[in-house]
Amino acid sequence: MSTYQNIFTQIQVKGPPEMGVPLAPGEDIRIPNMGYSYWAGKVGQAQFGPIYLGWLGVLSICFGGIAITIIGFNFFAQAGWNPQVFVREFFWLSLDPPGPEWGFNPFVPLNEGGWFILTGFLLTISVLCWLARTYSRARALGMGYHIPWAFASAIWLFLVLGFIRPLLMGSWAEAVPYGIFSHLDWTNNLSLIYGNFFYNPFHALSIVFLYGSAVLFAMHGATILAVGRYGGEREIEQITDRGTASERAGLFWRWTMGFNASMESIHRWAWWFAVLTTLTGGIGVLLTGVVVDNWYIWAQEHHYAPS
Ligand code: 07D
Ligand code: 07D
Repeated sequence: MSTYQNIFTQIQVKGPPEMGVPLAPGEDIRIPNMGYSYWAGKVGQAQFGPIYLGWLGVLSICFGGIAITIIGFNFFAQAGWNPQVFVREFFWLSLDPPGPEWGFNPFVPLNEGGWFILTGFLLTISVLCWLARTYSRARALGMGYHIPWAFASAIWLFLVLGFIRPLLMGSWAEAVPYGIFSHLDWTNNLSLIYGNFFYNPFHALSIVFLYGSAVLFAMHGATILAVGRYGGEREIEQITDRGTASERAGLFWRWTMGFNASMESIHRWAWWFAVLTTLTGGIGVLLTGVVVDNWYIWAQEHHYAPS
């Protein structure tokens, strides 16, 4: 039976490198470097590359790279240009937004928060180029646009946290700092200052979808592995030609909880749960301070918390 405990990929296909569909002349700007990795094959596909960068990919990496470099140099300056201190203090270093006295003024001296604004600008361009890249590659491959839409949902939360909410609050000081622990402190403080995020119903919804995503991922992953011996991972074939794997997978959940998703609908469940995590999260953050000043008092007024 142990052969069916297929937690790691058992079979690796190694042949001539698969290049994918031919692209139109001028469109074909793939970097043709390819290789194989046994360990990558254990957890995914053994073939690396070719990677398609295109101008959107190049722009995204350049803008992202400059942003990371600016963060790095600010950290380094805070560490007194001492590499040892930089490494030791890395998790506690932080590039902070301008203080409240600057309001939402876009022109702030570099060392008083200007670097922060510039970094946010560059990072946003980088993330948006990457979004456009997912759209353009999905289009080139004749796919639907589910991936760009899902990424757009994450970017919605990212923009609310770093731009839209500070804009509506009229202060850069509301934005999330760039730093490992400083961004956790910011998260904790936002909850404390606005009366406990647990009483923000959109935070609760976001948690429902976040936890739900983990549960669904576990259920789906486990189910498909469990029917691997019947070819269950050939999911697409099983949608149109319901084989014995799909039959068993469905039956298992019908027997254990009275309902089952189909081979097709389980992916809609996963997509919606993931997308709704950041969609509802962004709404919850946007309301904080802009519409609701204290979530606990709000909850009492709306009979969501005892008065
Ligand atoms: C596994 C995909 C790979 C991505 C990774 C992240 C960077 C940042 C930047 C040194 C699941 C790469 C990280 C490039 C380096 C500098 C300046 C995704 C996977 C591995 N957080 N957060 C982390 C970000 C917010 C919160 C870790 C980003 C909000 C809590 C990592 C953003 C709030 C905890 C990180 C962002 C919040 C973390 C691991 C942007 C509320 C943790 C992330 C752009 C949502 C955990 C020390 C991970 C941790 C953690 C990155 C925003 C809360 C550094 C890029 C403001 C409570 N966050 N975060 O695995 O260990 O994601 O922190 O919005 O406990 Mg965060
Ligand atoms: C951040 C989307 C943006 C990221 C993008 C990626 C790069 C780097 C690099 C690949 C994560 C850009 C990436 C630039 C790429 C490489 C190498 C998604 C992001 C575009 N909370 N809480 C949430 C829980 C509490 C607070 C969400 C749990 C306390 C605040 C989530 C608990 C306090 C905020 C969640 C808990 C508090 C949140 C985030 C438990 C104080 C938010 C969802 C059990 C600590 C955020 C509405 C997500 C939000 C958020 C979970 C407790 C504060 C569901 C389980 C009470 C301020 N919390 N939380 O997907 O949306 O984030 O709130 O206690 O802002 Mg919380």
